[in-house]
Amino acid sequence: MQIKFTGKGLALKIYILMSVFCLISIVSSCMEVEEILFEDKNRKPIQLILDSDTNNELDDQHAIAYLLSNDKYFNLKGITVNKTSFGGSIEDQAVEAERVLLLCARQDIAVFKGAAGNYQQIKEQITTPEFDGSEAVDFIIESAKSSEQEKLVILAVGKLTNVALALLKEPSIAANLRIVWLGSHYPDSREYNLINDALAVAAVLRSNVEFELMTVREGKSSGTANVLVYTEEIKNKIQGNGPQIVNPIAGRNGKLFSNFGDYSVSLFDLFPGAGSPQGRSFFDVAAVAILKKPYWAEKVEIPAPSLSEDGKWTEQPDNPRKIVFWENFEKNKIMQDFYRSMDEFSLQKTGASDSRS
Ligand SMILES: [Ca+2]
Repeated sequence: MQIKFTGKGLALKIYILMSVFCLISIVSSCMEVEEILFEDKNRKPIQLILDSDTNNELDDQHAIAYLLSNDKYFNLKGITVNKTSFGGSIEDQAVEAERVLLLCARQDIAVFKGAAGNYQQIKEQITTPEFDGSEAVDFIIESAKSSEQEKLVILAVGKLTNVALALLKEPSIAANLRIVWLGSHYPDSREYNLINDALAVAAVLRSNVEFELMTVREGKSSGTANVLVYTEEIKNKIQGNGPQIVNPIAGRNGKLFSNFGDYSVSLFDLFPGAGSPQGRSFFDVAAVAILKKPYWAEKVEIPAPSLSEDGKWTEQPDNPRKIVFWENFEKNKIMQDFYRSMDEFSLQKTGASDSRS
């Protein structure tokens, strides 16, 4: 049987073809569709302090660059650093944070030295003018006090000591803060950030501050550990990216760098990761991504559990205090956005740099 298209049939055929074309376009730009569906067009940049063990390995540095390449979403007011088991002294942590800020042409953002020791060791000195971590703790307190109009976000991607000490020294700041912490394998025990100061986490859980927990979960698909970045991909995609700075800066290996992209590649040479293809988890970058696009993970409100000194959780189902727990991170969307941000960061800032030279 032969089908003839009349004028009406032809119109229907064109309509179907156009619909299919539109559908393909929509699927290929699902990120833009998500933005249309979920984005608040009146959203203002998040007022933010990053609390980081920047010199630990390499994800903190990339989290800083990712934050700075998204100034439409974030107003980074300062970086407070803390010392965890790896990454040297508190000075080393501060130097690495300052290095990344300089490589991103943001010398206007200050770095504040925080705790080298832990909450238990420092808490008795909290009433003295200067104690281990007081520079960072006082910056958090002052920033929180001046954030009465909207809550100041502390994105903590190391141990929680600085945050716990700030809440101990000035409990009234809890009302002005939203703490987002990357750490723990919750509900499983231990994890690097947690075990570096479990009693600091326990103290924050006992306070009344707004608290969100983004889980790590090594070896499982539901944590930030599953947000993998591959060494080869980094070399191909972000080498040379970032603002081109006039005076090169020495990296951790002494070699000079003029942009963050090249420094990123050198960090991956230092910490090449494991597996085939070779890669690492981008824990701290995932935390920034979820602050930017909360619909790239799943969240649930839970009664705040308690935590022991050796990093074990105890559920408290009747606890009226609630915290937010994040899991199941959209790793492909996060990595796609990271690379896109770094690419646009480069174009935007290179243009600015060229016009000055
Ligand atoms: Ca970290």
